[in-house]
Amino acid sequence: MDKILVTRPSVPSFEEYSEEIKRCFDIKWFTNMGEKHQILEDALKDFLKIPNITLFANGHLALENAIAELDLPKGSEVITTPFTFASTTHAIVRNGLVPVFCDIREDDYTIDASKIEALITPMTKAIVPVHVYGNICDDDAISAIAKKHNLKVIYDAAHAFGVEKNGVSVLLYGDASALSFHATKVFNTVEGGAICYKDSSREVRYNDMKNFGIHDEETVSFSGGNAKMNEFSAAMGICNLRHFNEECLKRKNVFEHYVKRLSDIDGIKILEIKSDTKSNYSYFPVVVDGVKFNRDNIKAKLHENNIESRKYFYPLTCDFDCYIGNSYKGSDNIPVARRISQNVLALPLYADLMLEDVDRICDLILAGGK
Ligand code: T4K
Repeated sequence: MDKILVTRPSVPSFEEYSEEIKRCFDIKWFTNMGEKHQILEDALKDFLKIPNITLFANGHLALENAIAELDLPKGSEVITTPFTFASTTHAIVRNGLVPVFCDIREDDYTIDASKIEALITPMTKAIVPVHVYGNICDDDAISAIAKKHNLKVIYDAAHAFGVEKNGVSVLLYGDASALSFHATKVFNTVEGGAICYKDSSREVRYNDMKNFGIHDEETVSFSGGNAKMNEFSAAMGICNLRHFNEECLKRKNVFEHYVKRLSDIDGIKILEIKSDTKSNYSYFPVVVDGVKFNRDNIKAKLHENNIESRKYFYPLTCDFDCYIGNSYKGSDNIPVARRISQNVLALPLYADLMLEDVDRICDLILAGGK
């Protein structure tokens, strides 16, 4: 039996992609904001119902540049959560800023806004919340705090492609949001990412930032890096966007089958999609109680049966080897994040996952996870 991976990329047919990239070969234009890049930016703006988007080479560089654009003094504190992928904390640190860790909410694992104010000092300049698993942060509370304390807000929206609350894209929250289009994401350009933002005056700077700070042939206004999306990635995005809705529906089917099998099981907590939320069904994390069900035993049992699950997100980023000596503020007061991280397991979820396989996974968990 083939190995079941935790996720698989959604892809167009080889023929569809070949047709899309044919013109790149014909005109020999491969990168530096070519036709495909422009088509994808316009298509994404329409699809996501947002006014501005700037494509990047990957989600990490989108986030790192969105934070860099704020031009905060080095050593400023940025409040964020450690229950996330490495990228979030690294993007803060690589900008010469200091992460301060806030705990997460029990129900959806996003930043607990009621704990943010206690972490604010005169050094605090920004908040970087994460829409983890596509769960929507409490933007009303976060933006009220940001306004009161004059803080910037950059959302790590790597998991939030297509997510809406009450019909409005969550990519409109904060000063900017960074998306990931990595192969493992619900919408992929192989590698890729984007910054989404309301204030169109940011566009020129974002475009210059991803192109060495080059504004025009003779004007280089700052020392930017290279974070441009190439034409082959943009072409993959154009193809994948055509199929996004149907792929999302297939993911929904898989997601709902898990819900059917694993809800109301004592000792297993699953994600609840709120009635005001349009989900993208990006992940299916379960959090077990550590008594009736043990996360590491379940992972091992699945592995023995050729099924890959992942501990997204363990360890917490504040416990990474590269940060452990830094004793960043907040890391000693994140009990919810610590408990969730110890007990969470992301189960396989992708559009073509068979429901029989979901049943097999659930049977293994329910029979042998203790
Ligand atoms: N912020 C957050 C909150 C994020 O989660 C991420 C990325 C970022 C920022 C940064 O965005 P990017 O710079 O990556 O655009 C994976 C992804 O590489 C990473 O994009 C993602 N988050 C993270 C949550 O998951 P790994 O280290 O778990 O990837 P890997 O190689 O172990 O692959 C996971 C599964 O996908 C495996 O079962 C195999 C399967 N797979 C993978 C690839 C690359 C495929 O089937 N095909 C493939 O091409 O990080």
